[in-house]
Amino acid sequence: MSPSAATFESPIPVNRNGVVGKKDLAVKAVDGNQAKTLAELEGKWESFMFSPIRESQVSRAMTRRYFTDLDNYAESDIVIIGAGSCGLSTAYMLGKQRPDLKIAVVEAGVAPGGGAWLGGQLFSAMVMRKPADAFLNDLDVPYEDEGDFVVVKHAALFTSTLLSRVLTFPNVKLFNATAVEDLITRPAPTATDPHAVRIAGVVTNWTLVSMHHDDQSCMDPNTINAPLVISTTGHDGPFGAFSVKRLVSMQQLEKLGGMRGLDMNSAEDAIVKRTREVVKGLVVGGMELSEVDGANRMGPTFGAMALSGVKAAEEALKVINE
Ligand code: 48N
Repeated sequence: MSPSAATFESPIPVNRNGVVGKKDLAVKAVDGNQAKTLAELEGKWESFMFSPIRESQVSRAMTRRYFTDLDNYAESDIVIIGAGSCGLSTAYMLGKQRPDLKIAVVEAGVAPGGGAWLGGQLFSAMVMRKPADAFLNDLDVPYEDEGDFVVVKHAALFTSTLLSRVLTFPNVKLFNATAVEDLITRPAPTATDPHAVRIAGVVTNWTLVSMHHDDQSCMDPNTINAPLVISTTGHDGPFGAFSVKRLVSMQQLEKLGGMRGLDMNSAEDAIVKRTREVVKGLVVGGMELSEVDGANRMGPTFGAMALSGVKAAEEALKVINE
Protein backbone atom coordinates (compact mmCIF):
# COMPACT_ATOMS: atom_id res chain seq x y z
CA MET A 1 0.00 0.00 0.00
CA SER A 2 1.54 3.37 -0.93
CA PRO A 3 2.17 5.55 2.16
CA SER A 4 -0.66 8.01 2.64
CA ALA A 5 0.23 11.68 3.23
CA ALA A 6 -0.33 11.10 7.00
CA THR A 7 2.27 8.32 7.23
CA PHE A 8 4.77 9.94 4.90
CA GLU A 9 7.84 10.92 6.91
CA SER A 10 9.94 13.49 5.04
CA PRO A 11 13.62 13.29 6.13
CA ILE A 12 13.53 17.05 6.38
CA PRO A 13 10.89 19.08 8.22
CA VAL A 14 8.82 20.94 5.65
CA ASN A 15 6.07 23.44 6.18
CA ARG A 16 2.54 22.85 4.89
CA ASN A 17 3.47 24.28 1.46
CA GLY A 18 6.22 21.71 1.10
CA VAL A 19 8.81 24.46 1.41
CA VAL A 20 11.95 23.29 3.17
CA GLY A 21 13.00 25.56 6.02
CA LYS A 22 16.39 27.10 5.22
CA LYS A 23 17.56 26.69 8.83
CA ASP A 24 16.57 22.99 8.77
CA LEU A 25 18.68 22.48 5.69
CA ALA A 26 21.58 24.35 7.30
CA VAL A 27 21.38 22.08 10.37
CA LYS A 28 21.12 18.91 8.30
CA ALA A 29 23.83 19.98 5.89
CA VAL A 30 26.32 20.44 8.75
CA ASP A 31 25.90 16.70 9.56
CA GLY A 32 26.65 15.86 5.97
CA ASN A 33 30.02 15.92 4.22
CA GLN A 34 31.02 19.49 3.52
CA ALA A 35 33.89 18.36 1.36
CA LYS A 36 34.97 20.87 -1.24
CA THR A 37 37.67 18.67 -2.77
CA LEU A 38 37.66 15.01 -3.75
CA ALA A 39 40.67 14.45 -1.51
CA GLU A 40 38.53 15.38 1.50
CA LEU A 41 36.09 12.59 0.56
CA GLU A 42 38.60 9.82 0.19
CA GLY A 43 38.42 7.22 2.94
CA LYS A 44 35.45 8.86 4.69
CA TRP A 45 32.71 6.80 3.06
CA GLU A 46 31.48 5.42 6.37
CA SER A 47 30.19 8.79 7.50
CA PHE A 48 29.46 9.97 3.96
CA MET A 49 26.07 11.55 3.21
CA PHE A 50 24.81 13.98 0.60
CA SER A 51 23.27 17.23 1.74
CA PRO A 52 19.53 16.56 2.13
CA ILE A 53 17.03 17.39 -0.61
CA ARG A 54 13.32 17.27 -1.18
CA GLU A 55 12.18 16.02 -4.59
CA SER A 56 10.16 19.15 -5.23
CA GLN A 57 13.36 21.18 -4.97
CA VAL A 58 14.82 19.22 -7.88
CA SER A 59 11.65 19.68 -9.90
CA ARG A 60 11.59 23.39 -9.21
CA ALA A 61 15.31 23.79 -9.95
CA MET A 62 14.76 22.33 -13.43
CA THR A 63 11.36 23.68 -14.38
CA ARG A 64 11.90 27.20 -13.03
CA ARG A 65 14.99 27.57 -15.22
CA TYR A 66 13.49 25.92 -18.30
CA PHE A 67 10.36 28.02 -18.30
CA THR A 68 12.35 31.19 -17.62
CA ASP A 69 14.45 30.32 -20.68
CA LEU A 70 11.35 29.63 -22.78
CA ASP A 71 9.97 33.01 -21.76
CA ASN A 72 13.28 34.74 -22.34
CA TYR A 73 13.96 33.20 -25.76
CA ALA A 74 10.37 33.48 -27.01
CA GLU A 75 11.78 36.60 -28.70
CA SER A 76 15.28 35.69 -29.90
CA ASP A 77 17.65 37.63 -32.13
CA ILE A 78 18.74 34.50 -33.99
CA VAL A 79 17.42 30.92 -34.05
CA ILE A 80 19.72 28.15 -35.26
CA ILE A 81 17.87 25.00 -36.33
CA GLY A 82 20.01 21.90 -35.86
CA ALA A 83 22.93 21.45 -33.47
CA GLY A 84 25.11 19.38 -35.77
CA SER A 85 28.69 20.33 -36.57
CA CYS A 86 27.61 23.26 -38.74
CA GLY A 87 24.92 24.55 -36.38
CA LEU A 88 27.23 24.33 -33.38
CA SER A 89 30.08 26.00 -35.30
CA THR A 90 27.68 28.81 -36.20
CA ALA A 91 26.53 29.15 -32.59
CA TYR A 92 30.16 29.19 -31.42
CA MET A 93 31.09 32.02 -33.80
CA LEU A 94 27.99 34.07 -32.97
CA GLY A 95 28.17 33.41 -29.22
CA LYS A 96 31.79 34.54 -29.20
CA GLN A 97 31.41 37.59 -31.46
CA ARG A 98 28.04 38.88 -30.28
CA PRO A 99 27.41 38.39 -26.56
CA ASP A 100 24.63 41.00 -26.92
CA LEU A 101 22.51 38.74 -29.13
CA LYS A 102 20.02 36.20 -27.79
CA ILE A 103 20.67 32.98 -29.72
CA ALA A 104 18.34 29.96 -29.47
CA VAL A 105 19.60 26.64 -30.84
CA VAL A 106 16.77 24.17 -31.49
CA GLU A 107 17.83 20.53 -31.83
CA ALA A 108 15.44 17.66 -32.51
CA GLY A 109 17.68 15.04 -30.93
CA VAL A 110 18.15 14.58 -27.19
CA ALA A 111 21.90 14.49 -27.98
CA PRO A 112 23.15 17.44 -30.03
CA GLY A 113 26.05 16.88 -32.42
CA GLY A 114 24.29 15.45 -35.46
CA GLY A 115 26.57 13.28 -37.56
CA ALA A 116 29.80 14.47 -35.95
CA TRP A 117 30.27 11.92 -33.18
CA LEU A 118 32.20 9.60 -35.48
CA GLY A 119 34.49 10.21 -38.45
CA GLY A 120 32.77 7.94 -40.94
CA GLN A 121 31.39 4.37 -41.06
CA LEU A 122 31.73 4.18 -37.28
CA PHE A 123 35.45 4.96 -37.42
CA SER A 124 36.44 7.33 -34.60
CA ALA A 125 38.99 9.70 -36.13
CA MET A 126 37.73 12.90 -37.78
CA VAL A 127 39.42 14.37 -40.85
CA MET A 128 39.40 18.08 -41.59
CA ARG A 129 41.10 19.47 -44.69
CA LYS A 130 43.17 22.61 -44.28
CA PRO A 131 42.46 25.48 -43.67
CA ALA A 132 39.77 24.14 -41.32
CA ASP A 133 42.58 23.50 -38.82
CA ALA A 134 42.25 27.23 -38.10
CA PHE A 135 38.86 26.44 -36.50
CA LEU A 136 40.38 23.64 -34.43
CA ASN A 137 43.13 26.02 -33.29
CA ASP A 138 40.48 28.55 -32.23
CA LEU A 139 38.73 25.83 -30.24
CA ASP A 140 42.04 24.51 -28.93
CA VAL A 141 41.23 20.98 -30.14
CA PRO A 142 44.42 18.92 -30.60
CA TYR A 143 45.01 17.15 -33.92
CA GLU A 144 47.69 15.36 -35.94
CA ASP A 145 48.98 17.25 -38.95
CA GLU A 146 49.05 15.17 -42.11
CA GLY A 147 50.05 17.91 -44.56
CA ASP A 148 46.94 18.88 -46.56
CA PHE A 149 44.63 17.73 -43.80
CA VAL A 150 44.56 17.19 -40.06
CA VAL A 151 43.10 14.37 -37.98
CA VAL A 152 41.34 14.75 -34.64
CA LYS A 153 41.90 11.47 -32.82
CA HIS A 154 38.19 11.09 -32.03
CA ALA A 155 35.31 12.99 -33.61
CA ALA A 156 33.70 13.18 -30.17
CA LEU A 157 36.67 15.23 -28.95
CA PHE A 158 35.85 17.90 -31.56
CA THR A 159 32.09 17.78 -31.05
CA SER A 160 32.14 17.67 -27.25
CA THR A 161 34.66 20.53 -27.07
CA LEU A 162 32.62 22.63 -29.51
CA LEU A 163 29.38 21.80 -27.66
CA SER A 164 30.85 22.66 -24.27
CA ARG A 165 32.08 26.04 -25.55
CA VAL A 166 28.67 26.82 -27.04
CA LEU A 167 26.85 25.84 -23.85
CA THR A 168 29.02 28.12 -21.71
CA PHE A 169 27.97 31.25 -23.60
CA PRO A 170 25.41 33.06 -21.40
CA ASN A 171 23.54 34.33 -24.49
CA VAL A 172 23.10 30.94 -26.18
CA LYS A 173 20.33 28.54 -25.13
CA LEU A 174 20.11 24.98 -26.44
CA PHE A 175 16.58 23.59 -26.66
CA ASN A 176 17.31 19.92 -27.44
CA ALA A 177 14.72 17.16 -27.88
CA THR A 178 12.77 19.97 -29.57
CA ALA A 179 11.86 19.89 -33.25
CA VAL A 180 11.24 22.83 -35.54
CA GLU A 181 8.09 21.73 -37.33
CA ASP A 182 7.43 24.89 -39.28
CA LEU A 183 8.69 28.38 -40.05
CA ILE A 184 7.03 31.66 -39.06
CA THR A 185 6.60 33.87 -42.15
CA ARG A 186 5.61 37.42 -42.92
CA PRO A 187 4.53 38.76 -46.36
CA ALA A 188 7.48 40.32 -48.17
CA PRO A 189 6.32 40.76 -51.77
CA THR A 190 8.95 41.72 -54.36
CA ALA A 191 8.67 43.15 -57.85
CA THR A 192 9.04 39.65 -59.27
CA ASP A 193 7.16 37.65 -56.65
CA PRO A 194 4.03 39.08 -54.99
CA HIS A 195 3.85 35.97 -52.79
CA ALA A 196 7.39 36.20 -51.42
CA VAL A 197 7.77 35.96 -47.66
CA ARG A 198 10.46 36.62 -45.13
CA ILE A 199 11.18 34.20 -42.30
CA ALA A 200 10.36 35.60 -38.85
CA GLY A 201 10.95 32.70 -36.49
CA VAL A 202 10.23 29.01 -35.96
CA VAL A 203 7.40 26.76 -34.84
CA THR A 204 8.50 24.15 -32.32
CA ASN A 205 7.25 21.10 -30.51
CA TRP A 206 8.73 18.35 -28.37
CA THR A 207 10.33 16.02 -30.95
CA LEU A 208 8.38 13.05 -29.64
CA VAL A 209 5.19 14.99 -30.19
CA SER A 210 6.28 16.03 -33.70
CA MET A 211 6.90 12.38 -34.53
CA HIS A 212 3.40 11.36 -33.47
CA HIS A 213 1.10 13.94 -34.99
CA ASP A 214 -0.35 11.16 -37.16
CA ASP A 215 -1.28 8.85 -34.35
CA GLN A 216 -2.26 11.24 -31.56
CA SER A 217 -4.93 13.89 -31.29
CA CYS A 218 -3.80 17.33 -32.42
CA MET A 219 -0.98 18.65 -30.27
CA ASP A 220 -0.37 22.24 -31.22
CA PRO A 221 3.14 23.66 -31.27
CA ASN A 222 4.96 26.54 -29.63
CA THR A 223 6.81 29.41 -31.33
CA ILE A 224 10.01 31.44 -31.19
CA ASN A 225 10.04 34.81 -32.95
CA ALA A 226 13.34 35.93 -34.45
CA PRO A 227 14.28 38.30 -37.30
CA LEU A 228 16.81 35.75 -38.51
CA VAL A 229 16.85 31.95 -38.68
CA ILE A 230 19.89 29.86 -39.62
CA SER A 231 18.96 26.37 -40.80
CA THR A 232 21.57 23.64 -40.58
CA THR A 233 19.44 20.50 -40.48
CA GLY A 234 21.70 18.30 -42.54
CA HIS A 235 21.17 16.54 -45.81
CA ASP A 236 18.08 14.59 -46.61
CA GLY A 237 16.84 12.13 -44.02
CA PRO A 238 13.89 11.75 -41.61
CA PHE A 239 14.39 15.27 -40.25
CA GLY A 240 17.02 16.41 -42.74
CA ALA A 241 16.91 19.43 -44.99
CA PHE A 242 13.85 20.58 -43.05
CA SER A 243 13.72 24.28 -43.89
CA VAL A 244 14.63 23.83 -47.57
CA LYS A 245 11.87 21.25 -48.00
CA ARG A 246 9.43 23.62 -46.25
CA LEU A 247 10.44 26.49 -48.55
CA VAL A 248 9.62 24.26 -51.53
CA SER A 249 6.25 23.25 -50.07
CA MET A 250 5.37 26.89 -49.39
CA GLN A 251 6.53 27.77 -52.93
CA GLN A 252 9.40 30.00 -51.86
CA LEU A 253 11.84 27.70 -53.66
CA GLU A 254 10.92 26.06 -56.95
CA LYS A 255 12.29 22.58 -56.12
CA LEU A 256 14.91 20.72 -54.13
CA GLY A 257 18.33 20.96 -55.79
CA GLY A 258 19.04 17.32 -54.95
CA MET A 259 22.37 16.48 -53.33
CA ARG A 260 24.83 15.13 -55.90
CA GLY A 261 27.21 12.17 -55.54
CA LEU A 262 30.29 12.18 -53.35
CA ASP A 263 33.13 14.41 -54.54
CA MET A 264 35.17 15.80 -51.65
CA ASN A 265 37.08 18.39 -53.62
CA SER A 266 34.06 20.09 -55.16
CA ALA A 267 31.60 19.49 -52.28
CA GLU A 268 33.49 21.20 -49.47
CA ASP A 269 34.38 24.35 -51.41
CA ALA A 270 30.80 24.66 -52.71
CA ILE A 271 29.14 24.24 -49.30
CA VAL A 272 31.34 26.88 -47.68
CA LYS A 273 31.15 29.36 -50.57
CA ARG A 274 27.37 29.00 -51.03
CA THR A 275 26.41 29.31 -47.34
CA ARG A 276 24.10 32.30 -47.56
CA GLU A 277 20.69 33.87 -46.97
CA VAL A 278 18.51 31.72 -49.24
CA VAL A 279 15.30 33.64 -48.65
CA LYS A 280 14.89 36.80 -46.60
CA GLY A 281 15.48 36.02 -42.95
CA LEU A 282 16.77 32.48 -43.57
CA VAL A 283 20.46 31.57 -43.88
CA VAL A 284 21.16 27.94 -44.84
CA GLY A 285 24.46 26.22 -44.05
CA GLY A 286 26.05 22.79 -43.76
CA MET A 287 24.76 19.79 -45.62
CA GLU A 288 21.20 21.14 -45.81
CA LEU A 289 22.60 23.51 -48.39
CA SER A 290 23.30 20.62 -50.76
CA GLU A 291 19.52 20.30 -51.09
CA VAL A 292 19.18 23.93 -52.21
CA ASP A 293 21.32 23.95 -55.31
CA GLY A 294 22.51 20.40 -55.72
CA ALA A 295 25.99 20.49 -54.26
CA ASN A 296 27.91 17.26 -54.07
CA ARG A 297 28.28 15.47 -50.78
CA MET A 298 31.74 15.19 -49.25
CA GLY A 299 31.39 12.09 -47.09
CA PRO A 300 33.64 11.67 -44.03
CA THR A 301 35.44 15.00 -43.95
CA PHE A 302 34.18 17.82 -41.74
CA GLY A 303 36.15 20.96 -42.58
CA ALA A 304 33.28 22.35 -44.64
CA MET A 305 30.88 21.96 -41.71
CA ALA A 306 33.07 24.03 -39.43
CA LEU A 307 33.82 26.73 -42.00
CA SER A 308 30.23 26.80 -43.28
CA GLY A 309 29.36 27.64 -39.69
CA VAL A 310 31.92 30.44 -39.71
CA LYS A 311 30.45 31.77 -42.96
CA ALA A 312 26.84 31.35 -41.76
CA ALA A 313 27.64 33.48 -38.72
CA GLU A 314 29.18 36.12 -40.99
CA GLU A 315 26.17 36.09 -43.32
CA ALA A 316 23.83 36.29 -40.33
CA LEU A 317 25.59 39.34 -38.92
CA LYS A 318 25.36 41.04 -42.31
CA VAL A 319 21.58 40.58 -42.17
CA ILE A 320 21.29 41.58 -38.51
CA ASN A 321 23.39 44.71 -39.10
CA GLU A 322 21.39 45.74 -42.20
O1 48N B 1 25.24 16.67 -38.70
P1 48N B 1 23.96 17.13 -39.29
O2 48N B 1 23.12 16.14 -39.99
O3 48N B 1 24.17 18.33 -40.32
P2 48N B 1 25.42 19.32 -40.53
O4 48N B 1 25.16 20.04 -41.80
O5 48N B 1 25.69 20.08 -39.30
O6 48N B 1 26.67 18.31 -40.74
C1 48N B 1 26.61 17.39 -41.78
C2 48N B 1 27.69 16.36 -41.52
O7 48N B 1 27.42 15.64 -40.33
C3 48N B 1 27.71 15.39 -42.65
O8 48N B 1 26.65 14.98 -43.12
C4 48N B 1 29.02 14.85 -43.11
C5 48N B 1 30.00 15.94 -43.46
N1 48N B 1 28.78 13.95 -44.21
C6 48N B 1 28.51 14.35 -45.41
C7 48N B 1 28.14 13.31 -46.40
O9 48N B 1 28.42 13.48 -47.59
O10 48N B 1 27.60 12.26 -45.94
O11 48N B 1 23.12 17.81 -38.11
C8 48N B 1 21.82 18.29 -38.35
C9 48N B 1 21.12 18.39 -37.02
C10 48N B 1 20.83 17.00 -36.42
O12 48N B 1 21.32 16.98 -35.09
C11 48N B 1 19.32 16.88 -36.46
O13 48N B 1 18.78 16.21 -35.33
C12 48N B 1 18.90 18.34 -36.44
O14 48N B 1 19.86 19.02 -37.21
N2 48N B 1 17.62 18.59 -37.09
C13 48N B 1 16.63 19.32 -36.53
N3 48N B 1 16.54 19.93 -35.33
C14 48N B 1 15.39 20.58 -35.06
N4 48N B 1 14.34 20.65 -35.92
C15 48N B 1 14.40 20.05 -37.13
N5 48N B 1 13.36 20.12 -37.96
C16 48N B 1 15.58 19.35 -37.48
N6 48N B 1 15.99 18.66 -38.57
C17 48N B 1 17.21 18.19 -38.32
